[in-house]
Amino acid sequence: MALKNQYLIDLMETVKKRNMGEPEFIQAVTEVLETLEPVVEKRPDLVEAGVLERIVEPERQIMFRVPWVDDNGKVQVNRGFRVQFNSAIGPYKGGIRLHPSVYIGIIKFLGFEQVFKNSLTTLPMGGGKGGSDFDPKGKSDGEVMRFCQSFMTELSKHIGADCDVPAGDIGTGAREVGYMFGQYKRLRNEFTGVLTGKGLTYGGSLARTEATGYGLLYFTNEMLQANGMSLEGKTVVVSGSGNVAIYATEKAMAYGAKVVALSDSNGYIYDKNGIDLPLVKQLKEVERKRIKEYVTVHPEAEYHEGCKGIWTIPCDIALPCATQNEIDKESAEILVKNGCKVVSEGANMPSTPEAIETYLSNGLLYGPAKAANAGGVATSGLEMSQNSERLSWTFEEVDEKLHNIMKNIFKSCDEAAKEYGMEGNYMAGANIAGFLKVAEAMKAQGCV
Ligand code: NDP
Ligand code: 2IT
Repeated sequence: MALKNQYLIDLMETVKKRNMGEPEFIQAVTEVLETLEPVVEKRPDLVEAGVLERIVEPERQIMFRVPWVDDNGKVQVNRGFRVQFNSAIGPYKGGIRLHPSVYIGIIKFLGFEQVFKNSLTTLPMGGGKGGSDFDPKGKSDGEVMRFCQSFMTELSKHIGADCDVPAGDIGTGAREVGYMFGQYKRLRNEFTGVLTGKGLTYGGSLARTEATGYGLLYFTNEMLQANGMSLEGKTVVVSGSGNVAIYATEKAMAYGAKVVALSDSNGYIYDKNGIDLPLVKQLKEVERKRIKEYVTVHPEAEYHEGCKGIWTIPCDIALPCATQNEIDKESAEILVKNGCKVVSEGANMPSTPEAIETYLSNGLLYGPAKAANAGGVATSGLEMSQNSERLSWTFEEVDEKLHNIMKNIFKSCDEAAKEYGMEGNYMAGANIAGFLKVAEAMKAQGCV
């Protein structure tokens, strides 16, 4: 899809010039602007208010040095980021990614996506994202703690329960959130809901751990049902083997599907009998081991080096839950050739633009990340509510709210796509529905 509207073409040119060397950010903005063409034509008032020029520019970008001392007594230096993208509808909200590939362009693309995603949840949350090029892999608990404390020493000056509320993402799980929360509390001498994804003993919400994966399946189930299909008996491939992948697998199985593959950045496992999930949880959540260890317990399963090959496994449904651009055109074509009917995204921006075109032109059902994986941040929003009222809800209460939110997100995407003449294109629906709420708020608040 190429832009046709001259105003949007000019805006995209400005974005490209201003963000040179940040291809992921440009990719994320391009996708959104392309689907907003009918909105721009129908809503000249939003163009007049300069909403689009403002929405593609982060409100604030913070970059800082993160010095820490490793186990050998040597000083290490990483770079920390927090991009406060948009606060039109609530405090900035979004995770912290710890991965060596992190640079400002990654954090900006994630922050931009988060603005629309958070809007779709119906909860009052603006968009933000943070992270560092620190790699927690292979580090001791002590090293991870010293890094997290140093990271939070600077970050604490910029966040707060009513200002900006970080959470987990790649490389940031319960352990890291715990260390960051502890340091924030020590620096500020206040116990607030400044982070979500906290442990259950200090303000975390039940079902937050499960929420992104469960939410992905709730969304996918709605999308399938609306198109006369179901998860029952389907063969599913899930990429990644982290937080999102594990709980996507769990809920897919609960719906009666068979998950046959998982991966990490080194390779993938294929177990045609169906994945042994308790083993994966033990290996990944408890022992922090690599996915290839799976075959030492299940020698009948296969392990293959390289993560891309996972998309050559025949499946009905593909759930990419690892990282950005993990499905390219070639992999998308193989999925289609092997009879895949559904791609629904647990990871953020896991499909390249060419892969998305391949899904849409071949009539696959496509659940875009900012709608399909919004269950994580939605449940973070529920954690914030519980923290504010100093109460905690049961697992069932939170899960039920999450389920309803995901149903509503699907409905919003479906309806917006229909209203703007793109029925069945849930990517367009998600972008339009997510955008409109933020845009109305920005217009109402004037030029800020
Ligand atoms: P985890 O750190 O728990 O797991 C990440 C998984 O993805 C690991 O298996 C990891 O393998 C793999 N992975 C990471 N980077 C790469 C890479 N460059 N190439 C191949 N594989 C890679 O993170 P999450 O499960 O939390 O996050 C997964 C995705 O879901 C991300 O895109 C994240 O932004 C998104 N997401 C997460 C939410 C959450 O609540 N956690 C909410 C919404 C979206 P390895 O161990 O080898 O690095
Ligand atoms: O990409 C995401 O939505 C997340 N990593 C979760 C963010 C959050 O604030 O829970």
